[in-house]
Amino acid sequence: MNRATQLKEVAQSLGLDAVGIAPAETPPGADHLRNWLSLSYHGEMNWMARRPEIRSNPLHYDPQAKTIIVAGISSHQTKSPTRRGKIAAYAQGLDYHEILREKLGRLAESTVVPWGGSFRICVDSSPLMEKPIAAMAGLGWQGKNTLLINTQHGPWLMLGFILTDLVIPHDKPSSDHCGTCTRCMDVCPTQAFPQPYVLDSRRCLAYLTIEHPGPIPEEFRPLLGDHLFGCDECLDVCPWNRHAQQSRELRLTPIPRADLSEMLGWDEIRFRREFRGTPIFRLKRARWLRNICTVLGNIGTQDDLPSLEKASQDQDPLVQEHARWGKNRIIQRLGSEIN
Ligand code: B12
Repeated sequence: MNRATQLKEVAQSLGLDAVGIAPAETPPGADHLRNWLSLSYHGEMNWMARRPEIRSNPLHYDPQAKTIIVAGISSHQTKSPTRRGKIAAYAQGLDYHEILREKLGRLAESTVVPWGGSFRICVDSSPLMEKPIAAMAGLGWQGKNTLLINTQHGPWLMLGFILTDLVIPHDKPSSDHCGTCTRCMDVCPTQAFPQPYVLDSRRCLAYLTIEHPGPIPEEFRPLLGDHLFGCDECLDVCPWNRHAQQSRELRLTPIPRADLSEMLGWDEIRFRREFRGTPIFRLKRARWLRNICTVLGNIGTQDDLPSLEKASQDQDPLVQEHARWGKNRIIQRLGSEIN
């Protein structure tokens, strides 16, 4: 059995949903990064603009690398962990970074290491263009929503990488199967796609609810709707979901959460206890409460007014201001229905 086949067998036994192999070279399309940055589509993610030459060429990051092993686990979920408000599927359970790191470590230890190679694991935070590399490894293609779409798992694969100095036969890149479909672009609540295959992060609800550091710009607050953390609108409508199954990774199973008004009363200690080990932990309390206040403004009722009133006295000015906005918006929306 050749090394590529052996590697894929081990990957499957570890519960990885997809695996592919690419040469360690600049992926096609990587040159779009500079243009994207020059249009400021990265918003305040200044770390994206740092050393773009490293990000576009994996050899700048790891000069020894000859091969990139790409793996994905599905984050697709069919149940919501909250009664009100939406959390993106990938963040409903435990942190996928740790899960992928662990699986990739075991994959490398039982293949690359016995074959005499060295390796480096990258999940999300390394300066690599993960989607174009995954496309080069044959895991799928970058769709009009810019995500990697896989024929079996749709746009739900979370990606992880092993860079190694071994030469392993690589897979063929996938071709684009979006056709004339524009569902992902049409459904976007903020029209964040200036053109197919390009995302302006500054308008994307995933950016505004997760990465954006300060107050959410007022024009976007009503458009946030009930999105508490991230946004799956452009994933949910993809026709390539037709074969997508619920994720089989138990650690990604949605963790039931308290109601929004209750969470609004949580202090730092309670926030940490609740969210440690999940992607929401990285958001920190102030941004989480900022998002809750905005969502309550959009979907809350008279019953939520006392908790918003209390949050308007919070020690954090970001929370205070969003709580006032949420309260005023409920009053505006419900008008004479309030007694
Ligand atoms: C920055 C970032 C974000 C930003 C920007 C997203 C983006 N589309 O770039 C924000 C915060 C908005 C974000 C949101 C989300 N993210 Co994110 N994010 C990243 C990160 C760290 C870097 C992505 C990047 O390099 N962007 C820069 C731009 C240039 O890249 P790009 O869109 O791929 O650019 C291509 C196209 O735009 C095109 N292009 C550009 N200009 C032009 C011009 C023309 C004419 C044409 C034709 C094409 C074209 O070519 C480029 C190269 O192929 C990656 C991890 C990593 N290290 O790669 C995760 C990653 C992309 N995110 C991921 C996820 C899951 C999400 C969310 C689904 C989370 C959620 N549910 O809320 C959303 C999805 C929003 C969306 N539709 O993209 C996954 C995606 C997995 C997958 N199957 O694709 C990744 C890979 C993390 C991971 N390890 O799994 N994310």
